[in-house]
Amino acid sequence: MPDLSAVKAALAAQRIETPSWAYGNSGTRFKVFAQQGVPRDPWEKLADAAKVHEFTGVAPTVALHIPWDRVDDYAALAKFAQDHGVKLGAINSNTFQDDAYKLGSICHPDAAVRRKAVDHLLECVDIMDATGSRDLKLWFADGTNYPGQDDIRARQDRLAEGLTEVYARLGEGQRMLLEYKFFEPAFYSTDVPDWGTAYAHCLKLGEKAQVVVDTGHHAPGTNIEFIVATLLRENKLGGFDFNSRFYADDDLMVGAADPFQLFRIMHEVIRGGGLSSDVAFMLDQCHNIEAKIPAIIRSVMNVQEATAKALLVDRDALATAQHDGDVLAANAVLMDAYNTDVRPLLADLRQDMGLDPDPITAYHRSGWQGQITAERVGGTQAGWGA
Ligand code: LRH
Ligand code: MN
Ligand code: MN
Repeated sequence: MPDLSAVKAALAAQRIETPSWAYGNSGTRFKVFAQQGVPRDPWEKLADAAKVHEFTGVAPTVALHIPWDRVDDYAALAKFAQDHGVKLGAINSNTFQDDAYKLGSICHPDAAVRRKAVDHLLECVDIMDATGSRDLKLWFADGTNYPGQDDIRARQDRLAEGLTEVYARLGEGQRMLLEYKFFEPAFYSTDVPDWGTAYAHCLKLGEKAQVVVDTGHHAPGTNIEFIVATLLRENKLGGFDFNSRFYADDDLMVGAADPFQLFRIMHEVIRGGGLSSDVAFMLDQCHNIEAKIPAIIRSVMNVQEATAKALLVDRDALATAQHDGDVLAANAVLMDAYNTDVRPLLADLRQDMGLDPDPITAYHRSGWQGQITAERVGGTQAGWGA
């Protein structure tokens, strides 16, 4: 059986990054539901993120999305974060909101639009320099809606050219994380639709280019843990955008739709040494009907629970059963770990860390929600359309 103190130490060392855009109002293409007390600017998003870290102890960094989180002075924003006990994390680029990007950004047929997109990505690296962020997270909405609309092969050449220019701009210790998504907003072809395409570009670019797996970006039924195992084996897994989905890119709380899948993913992460490597565990969710901060705390806890269960897998027993070809025993080892109630273990860990064992109740008791509801009037829409 795994050593419980080692399991606890691994859980205490895990870091989960929360996304600035999950703190503001969001919705679907049909309606954005406004909530009381949501942040009106990046500073207030950071203040809320600091609360998630205060009650979970494992969420010390916050991802930004540019231009949603554009400010005049990024060093001041970084300092503000630090004063609140958190740091700025990945810088997410945005090459999908401008009218100019109707036919794509760095894959666009017009060189002037490609220039605008690459300039934005270079600006994001400037921001990383000011904030001390390690990762530039790239997701391209580029693609086509109709067969024949553009030359899909030429678009790959343009993509490679743009990425090469941005890669050359990365400084020491900085990385580029390339995110894939199988469709949406493009419906016929997408320029970075899958891990294979992302991997091929990252491999050519070099060590600082890594693939990011957004759990909501696959066709239904895709074996995501296989992708994770493969990328880790190739040293090309840069991180995760965690969320959960029932149908497409639903962006719901991670671990809500399919906790078993999250466990299987974390099992491969641990098997591949990913927990102690440079794999970034980021949340990317846009929950829109439930309260913002408690939902993010819930997501952090869900990742912790899946990780704890994966750490409890009896690896020796599993290896023996696999070696013996004992299908049922091997499967039982995994299921035993998955079916373990790890909540007491995590409650215990939180107490060891000087935290309340129940972060959501502790948050509600803290009075923060009442304070921000009274102080903040007229919250902005975070994310889409902002
Ligand atoms: C695209 C995506 C990408 C964006 C975020 C807001 O669907 O997952 O990571 O940056 O949503
Ligand atoms: Mn994402
Ligand atoms: Mn997405």
